[in-house]
Amino acid sequence: MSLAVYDTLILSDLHLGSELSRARDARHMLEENSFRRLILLGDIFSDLNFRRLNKEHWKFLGCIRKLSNPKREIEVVWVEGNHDQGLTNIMSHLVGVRVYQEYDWIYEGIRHLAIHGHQFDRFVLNNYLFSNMVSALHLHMQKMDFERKRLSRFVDRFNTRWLRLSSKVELGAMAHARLRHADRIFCGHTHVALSREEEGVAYYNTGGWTDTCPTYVTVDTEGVRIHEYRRRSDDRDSSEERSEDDSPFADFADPPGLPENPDYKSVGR
Ligand SMILES: [Mn+2]
Repeated sequence: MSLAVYDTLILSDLHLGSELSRARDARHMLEENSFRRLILLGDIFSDLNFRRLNKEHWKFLGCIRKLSNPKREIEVVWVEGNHDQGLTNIMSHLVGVRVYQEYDWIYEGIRHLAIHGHQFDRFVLNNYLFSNMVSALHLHMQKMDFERKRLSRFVDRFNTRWLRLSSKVELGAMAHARLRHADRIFCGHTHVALSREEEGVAYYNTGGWTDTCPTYVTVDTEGVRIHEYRRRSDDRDSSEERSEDDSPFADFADPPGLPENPDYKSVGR
């Protein structure tokens, strides 16, 4: 357990349901840190087909449910992303977390605002289906990355250069922060962690948890920091099935068998 107690810890773009989701690492990261507020900044789910969630994905949700227990006095906030739109009711029932479109708070007199960021991605808004296809393709390419690094890099360039997603979200977020009189604005969506400051407004992107280099952001008296998660040396992928029944986060290890609801099968339509 880390000695630091952060005011806020923010992570985004875990894409539960995708094979690339680093759900186990994300859960361990949450267990290793202390914080008074946790913001899940969108696209925690890849889509709303719960049959795609594996044991580790359910364990992450169990961890969130534990953290949101009022006794812990941690404010857990879910900000909707484009991949997990429509979760408001299901998430509040399943893990007891409130869902917001955007969430703002004041810490040490500084106005903070968290919003997923797809709102500033005109490509997503105008070409919803195609954009989701590109996003799915990108995840697929990352998976194939082990064998074909070049192809993945091409898709990375496609995403970052041709779509210029990262800078578009940054520009939109900066403008939105000014409109909302926020001093600091936090977004996800791009899967690229970064920080920028411009005329008194600070922009942070929390990155994501589908890549080789998962990131999260913390806020405390020393300011805002982007962390790269480093896996514990004793923690290996191959031990995935080892028994963790003694873990306080063992809830949801087995899917509770949610009733099938066709409305939650996919997003973007
Ligand atoms: Mn997104």
